[in-house]
Amino acid sequence: MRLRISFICVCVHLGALLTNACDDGWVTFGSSCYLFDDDIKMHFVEGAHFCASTHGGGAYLTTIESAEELLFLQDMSKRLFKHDRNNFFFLGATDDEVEGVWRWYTDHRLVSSGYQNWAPGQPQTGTSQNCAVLWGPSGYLWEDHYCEENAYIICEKPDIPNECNCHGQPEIVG
Ligand SMILES: [Ca+2]
Ligand SMILES: [Ca+2]
Repeated sequence: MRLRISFICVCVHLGALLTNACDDGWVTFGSSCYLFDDDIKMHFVEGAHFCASTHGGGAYLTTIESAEELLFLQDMSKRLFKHDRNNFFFLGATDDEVEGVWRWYTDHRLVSSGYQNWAPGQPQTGTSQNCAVLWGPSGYLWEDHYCEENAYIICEKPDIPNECNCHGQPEIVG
């Protein structure tokens, strides 16, 4: 399987007219809104399309920019699965284009250029595992995983859409 990633830029200039709030069902942290979907598991591409289209669109599989953001996501994940940590959520990062070179699909940025927190020994499974997940059994650190396997979904979007946001749209080719 190959993922092809095309970019869609959405420019919304609502600025000061908007209050600093997330839609119903979304959780605020920092300058983002997050939707934790623990009802239906999806594979990576389905999850990306789900985030791009749900609740008016504009969201993406979550990116992680800081230790604080990871702690927030870990805390939420642990609360959702208090009694069963054997689950995982897709993150918006893949090394499908070049094995071992992880990029956020939202803007093609190198994961290694910013904050990252892989579980010890991860990523490790080569060309068969090209999508990053928050892995429950490791306390929700990052692991590489099968893009085609179904996982829970965390969508993220800016809480005030007052800039141009370019979000990659992955699709399966070949
Ligand atoms: Ca983020
Ligand atoms: Ca890989």
